[in-house]
Amino acid sequence: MSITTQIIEQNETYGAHNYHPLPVVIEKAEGVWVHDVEGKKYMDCLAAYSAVNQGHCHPRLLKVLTDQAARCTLTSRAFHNDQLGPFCAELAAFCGKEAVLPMNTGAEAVETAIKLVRRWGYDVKGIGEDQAEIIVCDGNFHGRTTTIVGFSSEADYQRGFGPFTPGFKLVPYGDFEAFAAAITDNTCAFLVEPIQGEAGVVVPKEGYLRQVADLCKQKKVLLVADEIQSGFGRTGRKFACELEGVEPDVLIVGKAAAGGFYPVSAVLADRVLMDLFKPGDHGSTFGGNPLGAAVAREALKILTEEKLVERSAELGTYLMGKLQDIDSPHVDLVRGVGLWIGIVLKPSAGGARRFCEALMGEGLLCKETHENVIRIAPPLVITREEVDWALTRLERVLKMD
Ligand code: IF1
Repeated sequence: MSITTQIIEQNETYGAHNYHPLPVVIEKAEGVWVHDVEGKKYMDCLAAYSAVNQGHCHPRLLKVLTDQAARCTLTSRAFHNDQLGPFCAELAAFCGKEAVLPMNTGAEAVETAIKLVRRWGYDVKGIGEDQAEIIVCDGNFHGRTTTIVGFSSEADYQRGFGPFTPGFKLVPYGDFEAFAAAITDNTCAFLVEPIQGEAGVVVPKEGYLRQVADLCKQKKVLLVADEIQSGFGRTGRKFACELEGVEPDVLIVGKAAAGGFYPVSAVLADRVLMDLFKPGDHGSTFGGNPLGAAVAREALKILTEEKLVERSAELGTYLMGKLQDIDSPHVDLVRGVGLWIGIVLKPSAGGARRFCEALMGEGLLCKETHENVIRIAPPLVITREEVDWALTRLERVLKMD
């Protein structure tokens, strides 16, 4: 029995079956490349759902992680540590916000943002107790907690997990009129992905986010941008909101915040909002720990010093153009921005999974989403030659029968 089969069987026997992974067992990774237990090499075009924008096992992150781990890993927030202050200052400056609330996973940061905007709704906007409403979009993905899946439009994410948290209103994504019509005196916020990831890299029509942001200002509704997946250079900008010149009231970040070495997420806002949280109002055992903060500080420096945002814009445009030139009987359209692309297949193509399996056979790892979309999101350290390497294989597979 091969070691791949052995490990997959162990997972089958002892692991929860909450995923359906491709049959590949990775043991080593660096940059855009991963190696399986059989010694095969693959290009990772998923980048752990955009958590390793800086590339797998970046040496600078490894060094910071090990140095800090040898000094101090966790103090709790009952005391200060020497990494959190500098981390907050550097992340605030990078994001153009005055204050940072550090958490760990994306979902925790989304839950934190929900508490913050509700608190503002009651204490500032004067919404009646327990009446606050948050508008969200069809096709949203903001995490897996019961409150968050409660406002998903995907029945599969909800079945058997109720009852759900009230106070959320779903509107079609990209539909400004529907958003405007959904606002009431009890609306405290609009929680939105500037580009929807799980929905299949769905880019709203130009001007949508700008229009929404302007109406939010007029109607005293907080704009909350979930940039957990779209952030840190993925779209060829620091954050996707920049594509429309939008500055959200609340910015949620995660994933690549610590370059895939440690779960670090955060909610950012200006003081006037963030100071609605008083000591004891919110917290987390690991949120703001010195190990994650140290790694996140270095991850941010790498993004800037290695010009990964610019690279994402340049190579993303190149990749998108080349993909759109491929004459494939299976492709309906190619969409995305920066190094974040969804290849939407025709229903006649027989589903995206078989193409991802064929790409795996060609040495390229990517993930299907929602039946017909192949998601392409390599680490932003990818070189032009590596993009060409990927294109050769993508063209071959997209032309298969
Ligand atoms: C899974 C999806 C991607 C996210 C956005 C919050 C979170 C995520 C925009 C929560 C997380 C991950 C979760 C992972 C697969 C992956 C995913 F397919 F589920 F939807 F990326 F598209 N906001 N997305 O994308 O962050 O709590 O996971 O740190 O749950 O299967 P988290």
